[in-house]
Amino acid sequence: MKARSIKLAAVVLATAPVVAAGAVNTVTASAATPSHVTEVMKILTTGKLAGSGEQPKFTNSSWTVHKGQTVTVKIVSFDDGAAALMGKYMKYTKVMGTSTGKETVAGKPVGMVSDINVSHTFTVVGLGFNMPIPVAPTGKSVTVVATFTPNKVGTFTWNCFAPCGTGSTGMSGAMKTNDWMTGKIKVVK
Ligand SMILES: [Cu+2]
Repeated sequence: MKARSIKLAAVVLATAPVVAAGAVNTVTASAATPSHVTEVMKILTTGKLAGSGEQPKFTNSSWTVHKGQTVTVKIVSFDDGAAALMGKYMKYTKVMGTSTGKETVAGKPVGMVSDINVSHTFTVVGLGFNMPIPVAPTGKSVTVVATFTPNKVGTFTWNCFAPCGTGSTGMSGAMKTNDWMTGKIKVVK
């Protein structure tokens, strides 16, 4: 009995370093894909975009998730300015593609944000997913949370459709700059 357990311990010791050296990536990507992940993004207004000056910017603007995984998107916005939705973008006042049909704004479930109270949107057209982000209280932040499950593999561009950028339509500057008001969501198997 004694000898056997010593042998087992030796085997565990011998294999353990191999697993550890096998890289954290291998474990997270295949064997142990978590069923639920949270992506936290912030909207900051302190960024200086070359050629455009101060512009609002998403942090953690590109990320990778798995098809079928439950993904919680948490957006903390420090932007207290409105960029009212207009024209064909008016539909993005509505929350779309979330597991409950709603998002929470400061903990309260809502199905939409009124157009004049929109500051930004986080919209992944290719996944039918939209989170309108309301104006933050002056000097404070607002936290908006929604959950969805990506159902197809691919690389999807997300956009903000509130005219928060530069130019006569507000659609230039940060709006057209990757990792500012647009970025990529990768959905892998
Ligand atoms: Cu924006």
